[in-house]
Amino acid sequence: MLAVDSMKTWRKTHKNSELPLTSDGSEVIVMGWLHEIRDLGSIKFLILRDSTGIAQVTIKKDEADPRLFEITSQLTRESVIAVKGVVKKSEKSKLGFEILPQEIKLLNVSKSPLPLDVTGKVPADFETRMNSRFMDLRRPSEILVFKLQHEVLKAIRAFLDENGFLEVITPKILVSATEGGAELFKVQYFEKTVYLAQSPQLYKELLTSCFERVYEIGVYFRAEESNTPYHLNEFTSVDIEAAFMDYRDVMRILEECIVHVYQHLKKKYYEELKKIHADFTEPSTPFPIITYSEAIELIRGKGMKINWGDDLTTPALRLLSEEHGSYYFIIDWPTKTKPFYIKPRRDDEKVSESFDLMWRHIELASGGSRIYLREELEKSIRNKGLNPENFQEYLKVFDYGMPPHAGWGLGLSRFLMVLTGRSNIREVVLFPRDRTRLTP
Ligand code: AMO
Repeated sequence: MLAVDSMKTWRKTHKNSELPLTSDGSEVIVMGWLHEIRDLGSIKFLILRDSTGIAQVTIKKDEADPRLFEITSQLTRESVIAVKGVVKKSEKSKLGFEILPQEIKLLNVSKSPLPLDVTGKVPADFETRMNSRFMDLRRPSEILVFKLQHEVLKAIRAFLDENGFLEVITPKILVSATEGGAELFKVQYFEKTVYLAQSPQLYKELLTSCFERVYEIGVYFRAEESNTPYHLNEFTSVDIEAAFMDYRDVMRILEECIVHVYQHLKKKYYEELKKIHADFTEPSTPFPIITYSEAIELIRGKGMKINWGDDLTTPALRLLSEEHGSYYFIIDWPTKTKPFYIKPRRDDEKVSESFDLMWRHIELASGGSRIYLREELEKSIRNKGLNPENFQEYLKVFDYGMPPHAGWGLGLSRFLMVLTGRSNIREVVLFPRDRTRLTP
């Protein structure tokens, strides 16, 4: 059994991704996980992985210190090691270089067998991946997903900042529902029952009366019972709200924001993205727009029975997506299908100034113009069977100069699914929470 050593004065001098740019003969210290060991008898290759990529450490029996050769035969995969050595450019290595080690330290031992194969050579089923998520997240393909998420967040923030939006943080412990009564998680809060926020809706709206344009990237909670590839009980959404805009204005902001994200990712991760997602194509603007009524006609035309006023189910949306292969908006939804804060159209109160942004059959975002007159808002709350008394703090603002405003909420992980070509939302969330999964 090999003894574990400490780093002592050793410090990691290079990330693996920096090694190809390092000149031949440079002395380096690299640290990471033992991804793979390839033993050819007289020559051993240690594949060392860190969060940026892999490096090959080559140990030749007749050239290397015999102690090194001995140490490496005892190492287990996923053990943490530090290697001091010299970079040698090498045509033979796939990476174009190798490290010839002078010293190797074992910093921590990994047990074997591993709960799943990080190299991906032995595929793991979905449940195994989720149960051993820490190990699944060491796989380079999964690391890439969350590096992309990081870039998506950076791009969204840069875009909204450029467009005059202020980033805000609103409470997640609430005394009333924001999206209607269903799907609320109740929480015991001292002697009261309170709710976990389903969205920042009411706060982002009232903040338009202070800052005009705000956005929040936050975590929200919904007690959805459905078990689908698109729903989680804890999810992140990007929300904007803007004074002096209507739904058409914020739809334009949304499509520009989406395109900005594509352009940003293309600049930084094009090669990697093409490898994991052959279908990665920047959409062109403006995105196609169809009205809800046109969507109903189209779905009926494809032989499905559906009434005007019904919500669009996944099978109905799949039919619709036969016509729309990428991003498109469905606008002007029946007022009764939308939450109380959505503004009905002046010319036809049955229809609202609302939209969903779709990608094929997946709803990525929804939004609309909001009711900003207090009387109208109270009426709408009542029409939905809710009690205006429960919304007093929110309604108060509407007495003191609430501007016309509009906004949207974009499901971050659903967007990431589309960008990475993944088919289950759980794959693009570090530690997903659904009805049955609360660990890890
Ligand atoms: P909505 O309820 O449509 O609208 O939510 C906005 C977007 O958030 C994502 N989303 C979810 N993602 C994963 N799991 C869930 N359970 C889940 N629920 C919603 C979807 C959805 O399009 N306040 C309004 C937005 C607005 O009008 O500004 C709202 O919450 O991608």
